Amino acid sequence: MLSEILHGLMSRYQERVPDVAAVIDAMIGEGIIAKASDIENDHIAFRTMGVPHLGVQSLEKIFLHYGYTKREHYYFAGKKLDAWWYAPPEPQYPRIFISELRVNDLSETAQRIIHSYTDDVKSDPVDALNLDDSKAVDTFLHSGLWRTPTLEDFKTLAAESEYAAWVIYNRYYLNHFTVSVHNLPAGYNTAAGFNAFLEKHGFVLNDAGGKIKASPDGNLLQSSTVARMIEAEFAGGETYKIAGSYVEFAERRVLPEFASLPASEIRREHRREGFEAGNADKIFESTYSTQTKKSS
Ligand code: OOG
Ligand code: NI
Repeated sequence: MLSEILHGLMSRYQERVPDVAAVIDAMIGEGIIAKASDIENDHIAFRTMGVPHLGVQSLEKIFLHYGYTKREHYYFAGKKLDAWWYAPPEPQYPRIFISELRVNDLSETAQRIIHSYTDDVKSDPVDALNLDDSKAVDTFLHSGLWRTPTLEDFKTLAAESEYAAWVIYNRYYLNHFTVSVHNLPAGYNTAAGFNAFLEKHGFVLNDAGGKIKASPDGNLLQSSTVARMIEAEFAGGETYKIAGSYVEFAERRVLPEFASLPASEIRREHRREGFEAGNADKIFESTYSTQTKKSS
């Protein structure tokens, strides 16, 4: 059931983000993996609006129902965001990272625009779902929630919060999936080695805070592609290029207390867990115009 929901998310994401298939094809072409399903998905991420009936407290119910456990909270003062990560019920499933815009911290104008859309939602839509019905959950995760925004509203929001603009248009579209690099063959099993491979194949990396974002303990290293621009259709049929989704790469190093374990015995629980606010703060910018101007 959980695997059906994850599969649905991944197939729509892959259709919309050409870099996903391009990264997979390059990995197969170079003999790093034999087939797409050999990739270990470190985590997937969603963005939400912090308003009544929506946001993390609503969306998380789906994943809690499927056995995920809520873990640490992260706060991003500059971007006005909160986020949490969720540990999967079994190690073959990806972790989940869900962030939420602190709508009340925005200007009156931005709040008014956001509410003009989200106020259409009069009760928590997840409460109306039969969560055991994975088809219904899949449909929900790819449905609009609120009406298509106008281009004018999108631009006004983007001037204040690029995150707000991204969510008002994209809703719960999967924001990224993440290739775990540490179990790949030598040469590709580090963030630095994998980035060299990506750049050789022409992928443009997010360089906010440097191409490799490292946690202070040095054990969680992350990088990501810059989201490509997609032609979006707004209310009234106007079209405009906006940031789509991106692909992330993560290296989780073995914790010092397990350093003497032979490589064949290393499992997920021996590696650095969780996320890192300083890394995440820069990864968010993979859809921000400071980065996307390099890809378009
Ligand atoms: C999420 C950015 C943070 C991570 O792994 O720390 C993140 C987003 O862009 O919505 O993915
Ligand atoms: Ni991520």
